[in-house]
Amino acid sequence: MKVRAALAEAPGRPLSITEIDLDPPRQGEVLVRLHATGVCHTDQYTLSGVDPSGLFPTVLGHEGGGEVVELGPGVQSLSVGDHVIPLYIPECGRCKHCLSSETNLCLAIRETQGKGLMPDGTTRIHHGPGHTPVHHYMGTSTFAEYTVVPEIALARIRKDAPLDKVCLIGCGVTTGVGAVLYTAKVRRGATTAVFGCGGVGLNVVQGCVLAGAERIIALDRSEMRLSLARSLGATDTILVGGDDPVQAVLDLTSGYGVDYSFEATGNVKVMRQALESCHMGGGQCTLIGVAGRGEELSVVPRFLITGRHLTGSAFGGAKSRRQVPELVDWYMEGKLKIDSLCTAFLPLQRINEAFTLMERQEGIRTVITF
Ligand code: AHE
Ligand code: ZN
Repeated sequence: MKVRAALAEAPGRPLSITEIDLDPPRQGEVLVRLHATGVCHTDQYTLSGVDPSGLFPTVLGHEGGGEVVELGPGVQSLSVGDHVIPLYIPECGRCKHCLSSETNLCLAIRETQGKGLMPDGTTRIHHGPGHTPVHHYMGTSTFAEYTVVPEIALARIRKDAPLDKVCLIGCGVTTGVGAVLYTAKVRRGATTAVFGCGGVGLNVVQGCVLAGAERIIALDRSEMRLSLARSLGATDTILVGGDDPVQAVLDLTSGYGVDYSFEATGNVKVMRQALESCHMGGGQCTLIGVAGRGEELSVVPRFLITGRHLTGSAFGGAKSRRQVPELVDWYMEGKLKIDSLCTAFLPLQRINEAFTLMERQEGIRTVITF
């Protein structure tokens, strides 16, 4: 079928709004009509050309919400009409990682997904008179009116949830909230510090509220973001500028450091600051941000031998098919706030403006509606 999509033809170039050819779903696959998709920094990271695993041409997008319109052979867990969120970390429920309580990094289709292909090693997307194969992106490719996704990479959600808001649970919300609840497992009454208050960091703040943290120290370069962080429950804010942010966190915690710190900027210098802001003898730093190509984290070993823990979190450590619907419920119950994170809505035709807003660091998330 012919589908309107934002095609990333080559790195560093604006997306082209064009028609692509989308093949029907094959064994274990599902055709989804997108209602909305967020535009995440990782889409920009890949489009810029610095993502070592970036493949072109491709249809980017991994924060979608939509509706099942056709089932491929063998699909049993979904029906036509179901509302779904595509998952860049699927949950087959059977592999070693799905069976482990320690990780969400499902192994079932990891290899083909990394190559921009469906599990059978082929692509459903083609373009142009030459029928050029187009890569899938993160297994989701949500910058299109329709996408084909493996069944194990779709979370079924309740139908009364607004897809132009809960689509953010497809990345930013779960990545932030989950890092607190599922990866770090923050204790009630804990002190926490959140480095970076963008689309992920603000959700770390919300996660800390849900965990019952007593202190939530939010750090960012922008007063606008800090004010949003306060509205979501940050108890203290630090405007990062000239002064040493580590010292600022220590000053707020009687020189001791926090129980849990989170890094949500992707800057390796900030990762080190997040580690140094937690206390010796059990403080835990969780890295979330995606670092640039070839970047390495440098750490003074003394910070580790004195008992700080350094870990990381992908998609918040969430068991995606089971926990994404729960997060949707929390939003509907008013426990999770998403509306204030959606700072612009645009039609697909204007998706390049979403990238411009991100470059200018204006707003938090732009949502594309179809
Ligand atoms: N392709 C990049 C790495 C990208 C990356 O780390 N992705 C995150 C999700 S970013 C969402 O906005 C992730 O969860 N990855 C999990 C995984 O299995 O890689 C690169 O540097 O190669
Ligand atoms: Zn993302």
